Amino acid sequence: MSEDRRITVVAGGVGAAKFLRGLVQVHPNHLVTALVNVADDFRLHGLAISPDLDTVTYTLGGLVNPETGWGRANESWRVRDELERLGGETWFNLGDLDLAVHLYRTQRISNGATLTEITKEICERLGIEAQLLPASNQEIRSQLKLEGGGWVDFQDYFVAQQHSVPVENLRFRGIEEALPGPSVIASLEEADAIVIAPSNPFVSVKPVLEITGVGEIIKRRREKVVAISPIIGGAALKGPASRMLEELGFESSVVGVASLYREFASALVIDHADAKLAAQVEATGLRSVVTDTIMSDIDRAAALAKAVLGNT
Ligand code: FO1
Repeated sequence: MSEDRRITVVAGGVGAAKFLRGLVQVHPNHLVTALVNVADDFRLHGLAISPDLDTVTYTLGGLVNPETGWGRANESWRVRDELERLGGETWFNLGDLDLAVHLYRTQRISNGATLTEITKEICERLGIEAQLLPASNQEIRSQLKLEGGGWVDFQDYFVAQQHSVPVENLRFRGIEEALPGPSVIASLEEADAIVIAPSNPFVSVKPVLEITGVGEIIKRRREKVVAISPIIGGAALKGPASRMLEELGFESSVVGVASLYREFASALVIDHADAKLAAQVEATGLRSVVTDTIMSDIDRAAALAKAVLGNT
């Protein structure tokens, strides 16, 4: 395994951020690129909020709140508390330090800067050497059709409704018109290995794969692609991925994940807890790699990254 390989990671939020933090422990940072989902971005209080980009940025910058996996460590909530007193919208918790990033991003957007440029500026200022690329600079929005209701935006489902209502369908508004962000295609073409992070396959990975040209390249380079299952022992460590698998008609296990990724990846990394399903994963056409996938600390995340690199 050579140390000069370029690694591109298709990334969502918390799971991807933890994996990337492990990866940059064991691989030269400047050779790591993350293609980050933007389909759960939204506007609130007039501010441009990019939760997955911020989660990855804060995690790689050593600034993330270790309890939640998103937002800032040592955060204060003075603005939110005052907003609450005024009767403003506080269902989506924005801390004071986090707000500074949204203010900066929103102002730069109004100056005409792209999300790619702004992300680069923020990373430079926070000392992040890995390359973070928004999957697109155009607006893509995950929307879910909920049981007994209509279509809602992702954060309405995920935060306001605590992902408690069953999902009947999924769409990505704007996906047909969206182009890959600058360097996204090149980073996939030039990567020596591509990793699909342990993120939600429906709302984090799919809206990246469905951007014009992105899924096609990944399929073409399938032999270089390894996916990591976000499902362990039939459950997701965080979020609604396992329920969404079931609700959208897939087996809620690593076998369901394998059936979603079989055209895009040549191997699926699964946890020891799922070793008994390895043969069923292989029956979908993916090689299975069994290892510890629970990233409860940075050393475990680094060990997972090492195992993934060893299988690409
Ligand atoms: N998740 C929550 O469950 N509740 C929140 O109030 C919340 C606020 C928030 C603020 C900034 C940010 O970057 C992320 C935040 N998240 C919150 C997480 C976010 O909804 C999810 O991590 C992603 O969108 C899913 O990948």
